[in-house]
Amino acid sequence: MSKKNKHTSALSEQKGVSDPEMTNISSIKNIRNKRRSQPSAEDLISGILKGDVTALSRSITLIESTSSTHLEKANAIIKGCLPYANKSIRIGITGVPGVGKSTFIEAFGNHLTQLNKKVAVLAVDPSSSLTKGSILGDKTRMETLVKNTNAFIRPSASGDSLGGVARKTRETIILCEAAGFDTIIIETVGVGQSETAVHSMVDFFLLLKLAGAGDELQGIKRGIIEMADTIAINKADGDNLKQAKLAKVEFNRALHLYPNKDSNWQPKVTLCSALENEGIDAIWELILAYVNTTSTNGYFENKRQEQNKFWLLQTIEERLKSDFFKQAKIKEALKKQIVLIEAGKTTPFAAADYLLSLS
Ligand SMILES: Nc1nc2c(ncn2[C@@H]2O[C@H](COP(=O)(O)OP(=O)(O)OP(=O)(O)O)[C@@H](O)[C@H]2O)c(=O)[nH]1
Ligand SMILES: [Mg+2]
Repeated sequence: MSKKNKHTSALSEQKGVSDPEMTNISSIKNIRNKRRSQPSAEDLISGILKGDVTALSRSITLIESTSSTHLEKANAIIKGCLPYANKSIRIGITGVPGVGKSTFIEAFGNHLTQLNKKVAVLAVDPSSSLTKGSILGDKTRMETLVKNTNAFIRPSASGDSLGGVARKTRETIILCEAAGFDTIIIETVGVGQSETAVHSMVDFFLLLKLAGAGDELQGIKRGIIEMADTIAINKADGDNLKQAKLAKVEFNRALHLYPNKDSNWQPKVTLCSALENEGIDAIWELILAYVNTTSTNGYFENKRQEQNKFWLLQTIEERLKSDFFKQAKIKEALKKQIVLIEAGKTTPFAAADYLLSLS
């Protein structure tokens, strides 16, 4: 802006007068600024394909937005990125709070970038829908990875439901892959349903465990063990090492009681210390061995196809459900039907039939 313009625009601002010429200039500037600050879907796609993390972050924000104008743009970006996705290894990491997930991802991520990998770290956080918090909020445990230019860390999306959060993470995976990230890590805390959601979007599932809690096998849900392709007993260092070794024997024995997996991969038990950077490289070697085995026998590709079908159905289910419940007439009628149920004047089934007939 020239000195004169600056002066007159300051003056007109001060006086509150609207000089038509100035208004014109400033509105043109506003439009320009707006355009600059809101790149088109095409701009964002080309940015992503060049590996620009600002374009990637902005696009993920659009995916996470609940506004319908953003939805259209987000869908266009996903569509544009889809042909360039898929070329990655997707790894799920779970474990109870405090097991060392963040510390592990810091060590593991840095190991991978040293091998010239590009690592994206995402999270599915069941608590985020309630607290709007994030398990990746504690970026302090990932101090060096955060600064690593070959790593991209994105805290988890928040949302109304786990299904919604998981869908956003799935779409985010596509964008990260299109941006050239070849290793995608998805963290989730091992409590609740989120590990099932994460399991259904990754190729390899790593369960982090602690030794020395006594009845190791009692505290874990059978379902999670069944999902794990590898169990890594973390904090296998110092005084804990002996206990960790014992736990390894126990887990190995327990794993043999499970039926063989469709992948033909025998799950492994391994020791690591995320803090001391021990056993991290061995876990990456195991993942490569897994990818090799399952790519050769066709399981790897097949699993991704099955996951796509699952997510198709899941998305339809989510969409139908939310479209149904957000209708004002349904909200109103639902309240009335609940009163009738409480008064014993209708049955849940009759009420459901009635409500469904309204939409
Ligand atoms: N001795 C030892 N301590 C570890 C190791 N890994 C993590 N820790 C410590 O365990 C504590 C928890 O580690 P985090 O990485 O924050 O664990 P987390 O699983 O991400 O925890 P949440 O985010 O709460 O779910 C920290 O004090 C770490 O320093 C390890 O290999 N050995
Ligand atoms: Mg953590």
